[in-house]
Amino acid sequence: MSVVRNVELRLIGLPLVRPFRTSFGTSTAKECIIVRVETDEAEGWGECVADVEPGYSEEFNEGAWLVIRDHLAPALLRADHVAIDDLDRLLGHVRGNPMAKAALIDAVVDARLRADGVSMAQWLGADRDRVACGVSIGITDTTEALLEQVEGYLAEGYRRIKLKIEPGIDAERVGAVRAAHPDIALSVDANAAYTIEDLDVFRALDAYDLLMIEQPLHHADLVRHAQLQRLVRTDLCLDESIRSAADAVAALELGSCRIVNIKQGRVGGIVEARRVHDVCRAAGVPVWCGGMLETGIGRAQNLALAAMQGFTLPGDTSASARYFLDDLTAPFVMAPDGTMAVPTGTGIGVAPRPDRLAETTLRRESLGKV
Ligand code: NPQ
Ligand code: MG
Repeated sequence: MSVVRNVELRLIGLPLVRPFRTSFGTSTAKECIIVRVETDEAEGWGECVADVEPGYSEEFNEGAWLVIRDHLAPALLRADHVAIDDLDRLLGHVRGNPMAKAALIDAVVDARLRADGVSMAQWLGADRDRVACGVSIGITDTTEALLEQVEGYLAEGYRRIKLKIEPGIDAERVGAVRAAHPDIALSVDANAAYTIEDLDVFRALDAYDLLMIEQPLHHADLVRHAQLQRLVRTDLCLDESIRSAADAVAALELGSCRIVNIKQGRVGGIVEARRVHDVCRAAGVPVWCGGMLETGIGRAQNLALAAMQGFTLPGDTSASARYFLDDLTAPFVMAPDGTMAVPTGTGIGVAPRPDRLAETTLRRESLGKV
């Protein structure tokens, strides 16, 4: 148990090395909230995976800032003691807003683990010291540009290539990549851009021996996903649809997918992410660690999570250089064999470099004990 003395919010901005286009929009820069929690024993860091616009989910930076500042952080600053097991109860008066909650919860957990001298991977019971890396490739203007990026990432060693798709830029593109690389682990992610009326597209994708089709349909539609899964051979994977362990239970019982993408930020933090992992593992369903273009803070958390037993598929845990010329932390580097080391230091094992934090901070607000 510890006392939360201060919560500091920072909005930070980092340019991306190349624009990232998905079915819901194009990003040229990463902008996110970084939370620093100070307890009587240690400091801890958390990253909010929301973006500028509410495109991936309902949450977005300005909203998350207010939710954390006015509703979540005060609950922790008011409490006499804050233990990891108290967090659900202390923050339970706020409905939803998992990304905002995750940033704060992850920071508190980080501080707790640093005080205890335990790494996040150890605390999670993770037994691997390296994880296999995949990479997610945005929608490109041309097939040639896509093939060039695929070549580049394969040469770097990435073990799984994921292609973003949207209606009209799908089966043909995927077919071209598959023809150029008959044996690679390949998957697609639609970010909820299709309906069940697009069955022909999914039947066409069935021919390309994909590892999975990620989030083809509306995020709230588990029933239609179950219907689609019965009509295609390729495994469906859910991302946006899974916001909690309860969602995972529902999806698996309905047969809405056969693989689950776990993003700690999407499910409300590292504690709930562990529960999602446990639900899937008990059901024998493979999981992998998604990515939200995190800075080194979120990336470190992802690596600890991805080291858990049930994470049997390469994740979107790419190297810092995939996204940033200069990360917030020391860069995460991928070895030529396509693996990355799991941090071994206490807590998440990394912290922002003070100079880099200062030069990327767009706004800052500090909340003291009440
Ligand atoms: C996904 N990520 O799996 C997400 C979606 C995504 C690596 O494919 C800014 C912040 C832009 C977060 C674009 C990957 C984003 C973002 C896409 C997340 O669905
Ligand atoms: Mg996805």
